[in-house]
Amino acid sequence: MPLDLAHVEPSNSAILVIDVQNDFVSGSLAVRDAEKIIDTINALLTLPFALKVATQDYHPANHISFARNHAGKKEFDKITIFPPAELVARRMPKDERPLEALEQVLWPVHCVQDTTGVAFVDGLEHEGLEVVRKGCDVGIECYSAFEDPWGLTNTGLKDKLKNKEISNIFVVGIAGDYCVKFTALDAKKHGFRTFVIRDAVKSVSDEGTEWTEMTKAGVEIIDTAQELLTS
Ligand code: VGL
Ligand code: ZN
Repeated sequence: MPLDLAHVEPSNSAILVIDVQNDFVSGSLAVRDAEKIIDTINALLTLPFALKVATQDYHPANHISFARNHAGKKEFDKITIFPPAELVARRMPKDERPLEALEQVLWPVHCVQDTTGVAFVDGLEHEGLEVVRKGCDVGIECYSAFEDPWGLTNTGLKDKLKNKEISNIFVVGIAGDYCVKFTALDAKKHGFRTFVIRDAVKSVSDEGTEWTEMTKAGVEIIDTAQELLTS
């Protein structure tokens, strides 16, 4: 099916720049070739999007996703995590998302609050962008820029987008198979037309399964050569 961009304009769209932070580019969880997308992202940021957001993975030092915080576990091991009871207790009655146990990858320590690893990469033109932070709660992993996987905490991003009457979302950044993917899937689920700009994304794994997963969910995969994005 050819791409129909008739009603898509930068002026009714937002760009979400996901986690272009030191630790993901040159630090403890460096994603291969991530530095190669920075110029591309800067070029996209010159377009007149109605809202431009940059996210930061923003963990406390004792975060549940760090291997170091689990005795006997190594980096990239997997554990099972459960929704924190104190947050479940505060859940809205109307919220019916299933509270199932989830598999959690254990990462090297990364993006710790108030460290250089958490800062935006020097070359990123992030001035004037709205900053959204995620993964701030000790007991919850939050790959999506919208909310944690159980919907127990949210970042306020959805309200920001609704307030600006955004219809379309363009997602770029790191990592394609984690935060970019989960952000795009949530954006689609919340009713936004959602594009991921493939040549402005780098992933942890080379397998590429994230692209079929996102496509299946109705996320549209494009690249910067798309007419809307050249000018
Ligand atoms: C991310 C792994 C751990 C990401 C964040 O930004 O994709 N990946 N935390
Ligand atoms: Zn993280």
